Amino acid sequence: MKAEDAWGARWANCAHPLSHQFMSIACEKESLVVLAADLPTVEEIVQIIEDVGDHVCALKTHVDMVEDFNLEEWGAVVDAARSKGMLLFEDRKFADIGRVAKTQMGGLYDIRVWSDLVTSHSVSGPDVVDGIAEAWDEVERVGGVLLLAQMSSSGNLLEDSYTDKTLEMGTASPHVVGYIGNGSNPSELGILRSKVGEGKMIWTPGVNLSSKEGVLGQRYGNPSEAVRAGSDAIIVGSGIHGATEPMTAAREYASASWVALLER
Ligand code: S5P
Repeated sequence: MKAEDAWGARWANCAHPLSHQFMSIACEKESLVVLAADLPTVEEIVQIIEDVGDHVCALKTHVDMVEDFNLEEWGAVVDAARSKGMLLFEDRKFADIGRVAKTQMGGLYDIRVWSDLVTSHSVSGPDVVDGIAEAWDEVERVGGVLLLAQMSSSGNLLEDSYTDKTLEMGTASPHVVGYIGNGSNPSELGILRSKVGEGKMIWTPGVNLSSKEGVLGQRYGNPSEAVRAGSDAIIVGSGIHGATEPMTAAREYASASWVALLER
């Protein structure tokens, strides 16, 4: 299916090149799944990419939880993801001043050289996004930022006024490809979509096909409902890597999300 037909107004209005890349991959794979590969070793991450990569559009990592990380070994993850046609998305949740965020894009993990997307909080103001963008500039790469507009964790402090200011910040920045929204609550998500409009993506964690509640305050909602409420990508961790058959699970999430997009 052609991306403009599947995505409609979103395709026409999202300006950032990474959003088009994501939407094209989604159409090739018939999937809106982003895998949260919260696994402790390089080997396990490479293995899950090989198992489920055909049904997943982007690999979301927390590089600082990888016990045996070094940049050379990490090349295996990058190569595996690229060979499966996935985007690389480091969920770093930057939250510092611009200068520090810029240097944190380098350092031990050198996120700027391999990531296509990163998350950032908006709490420190707009310069955090500019710092991230400057880091990509320096290595002559194009990347996109997803700002946390909502969270899925219970008791989080991202209230409506914070969300609104985050959207203002995102609207003003060409580097912001979209927002993280709360996938566990379709009505909150619908409101977020109406505020965001068509020009930015909303990606949602906090989705699971079976369990209602996760550990340590994580909340879950149904992935199809999240997409129908306006989510453009479902971020799935334990629902896939914790399943007895990750491949089968990935296919189920892919199909649930794709069907919901076409219904939308
Ligand atoms: O509000 C949020 C934002 C994020 S990025 N809630 C989240 O859970 N996440 C991330 O999504 C979190 O860091 C984790 O990697 C993933 C959810 O994993 P799951 O195992 O609960 O599906």
